[in-house]
Amino acid sequence: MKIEKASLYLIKMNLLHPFRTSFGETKEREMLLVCLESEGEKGWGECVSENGPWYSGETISSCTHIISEFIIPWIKEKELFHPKEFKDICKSIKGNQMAKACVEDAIWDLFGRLNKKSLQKLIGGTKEKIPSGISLGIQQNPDILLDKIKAALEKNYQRIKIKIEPGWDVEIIKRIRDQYPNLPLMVDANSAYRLKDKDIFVNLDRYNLMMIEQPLQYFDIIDHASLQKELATPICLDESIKSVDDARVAVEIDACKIINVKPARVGGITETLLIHELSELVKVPLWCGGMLETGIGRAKNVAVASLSTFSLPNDISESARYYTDYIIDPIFELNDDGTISVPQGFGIGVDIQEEIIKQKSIKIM
Ligand code: OSB
Ligand code: MG
Repeated sequence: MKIEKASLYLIKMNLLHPFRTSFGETKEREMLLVCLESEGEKGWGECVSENGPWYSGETISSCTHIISEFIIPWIKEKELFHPKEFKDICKSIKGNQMAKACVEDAIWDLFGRLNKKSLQKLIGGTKEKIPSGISLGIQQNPDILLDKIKAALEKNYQRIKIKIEPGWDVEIIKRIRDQYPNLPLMVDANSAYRLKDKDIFVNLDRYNLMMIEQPLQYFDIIDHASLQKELATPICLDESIKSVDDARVAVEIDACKIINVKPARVGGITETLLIHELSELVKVPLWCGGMLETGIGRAKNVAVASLSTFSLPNDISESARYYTDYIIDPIFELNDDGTISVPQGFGIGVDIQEEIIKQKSIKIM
């Protein structure tokens, strides 16, 4: 497979409701889309970086730079026999996982379409349906949050994740637990605390949470190990795990008992498969996180979440949770049992609405 043409689009989508985490509020989502062409087929990838370096150090501008100046020219020079060769081509680029991941995603999609195989089959995913959880942002008041939980449970989402930050943590969880003592519930702090805030987590430990996601800073793997020693609730790492090597360190020092894998955060599907192998070996369960993806990234995540080690509900909601505009067909819908079915078509398994993408985006390259 020789990449004959590469295009980059920047698309802007309004979110149905603002999504607030401890690091900021998102009202509209700009997404960089990559399209690669070979032998009459196209493969698509979606870059999850945001406008600013709040979740990770990458931004849409940094990704545009890395992709257009380095990654695309490098892959165009090579003949690729398998998507796993991409990592080696890019090995001299340090960091920049999200930039690498979206181009690698497009290569996997293209490879699947050319070889008439679904992404799920290519990576060895085994589940036909994946369990779906919902992530609820920080709200103006607890009553609004409780209404959102009620609506999510009526749709049969299999677990509820609440974003927390200082001032929106123990009291909120207590209110939820008073009303829903047995709800599968977890919290995500997006690095809003430091080890000195330990008492907040010791308090949260009483509420039978499934896990506490990324309580401390991304560089605080060692402090997560100290915190985990004090808690019965499992710690789940998100921002701290940027590669299989980070995952190895975290597991080795007991910094977490669960890992949220976002393929884009670790540099792509190939690196995700290494974490999947590690998980089989060390028995640390995984689940797939989200970055408010539109349809292209969501489709890739669904295939990844069908791997056997992804055994907990994922942050993969139905398409209509965030957007009213769709760039794929069919869109993802929630089954009555709170699952999402894994597409069986070639590549990421959904049709790309190119006309809509062209109308709604700026072509960068
Ligand atoms: O930490 O998991 C996170 C969204 C943007 C940035 C970081 C995170 C999130 C979410 C939403 O929690 C997950 C989703 O539904 O896409
Ligand atoms: Mg998170």
